[in-house]
Amino acid sequence: GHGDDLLTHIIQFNELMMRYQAAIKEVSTKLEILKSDFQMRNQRSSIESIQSRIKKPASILKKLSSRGIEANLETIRTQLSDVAGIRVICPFIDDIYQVAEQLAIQDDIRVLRVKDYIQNPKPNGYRSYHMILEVPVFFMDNKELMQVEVQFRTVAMDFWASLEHQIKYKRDIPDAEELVRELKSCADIIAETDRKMLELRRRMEQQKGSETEKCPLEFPE
Ligand code: 0O2
Repeated sequence: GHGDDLLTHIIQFNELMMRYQAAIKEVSTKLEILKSDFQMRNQRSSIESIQSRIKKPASILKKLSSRGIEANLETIRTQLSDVAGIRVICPFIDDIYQVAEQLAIQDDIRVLRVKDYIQNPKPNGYRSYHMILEVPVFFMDNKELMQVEVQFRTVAMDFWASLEHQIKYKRDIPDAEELVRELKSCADIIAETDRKMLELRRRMEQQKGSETEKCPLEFPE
């Protein structure tokens, strides 16, 4: 009957979500390993934090219906690339490109799409580096290629995006246009701060480098 049908669909949907969760685990582990390796070599961290989420059923339905697509297991898999989402928060802009590259070149990872909102920020000021990946996941009876969206951001970019996301939910207030302009202005200031911080770190690293050259006797062969 109809009840059995619904139950079957729910079970299949949950199964698909479990597969996305497994894909998140695979990619998160890769990122954790890159983080440890970098930390060991450089005595600083290239990743501040790694967050992940599975898109909620309501958000899945909303996104598909907004595009006029019927929601079923097939369309979820083929039309949505962000059911499995990972957010990587890095201290500096160059960390983003380095970690993203080290993930992208792994031989079981396929990069399907990249959206560089750092080089090309959205009109509202949103900045982030988005990568859609395909990763193989091994289950009891098969291997499946699962899509994962990885968003790379600096701490500063994440700060702006989180607050902008919160403010966006209260859009009906009268001075919305002013708000959009001010948010954009904050984004510009934050972008400038990111560039400045990177420059400062590089300057410090250069100084450290020249100091060790100056006194080689401290490290005898
Ligand atoms: P949530 O709640 O994060 O899941 P696409 O079909 O992929 O080409 P899409 O989905 O618009 O089109 O892709 P895009 O532009 O790469 O954005 C996907 C995600 O980036 C969003 O997910 C947000 O997480 C984030 N994002 C994009 N633009 C903004 C922005 O202006 N402000 C903030 N705060 N986040 C943004 P979802 O599905 O919208 O939501």
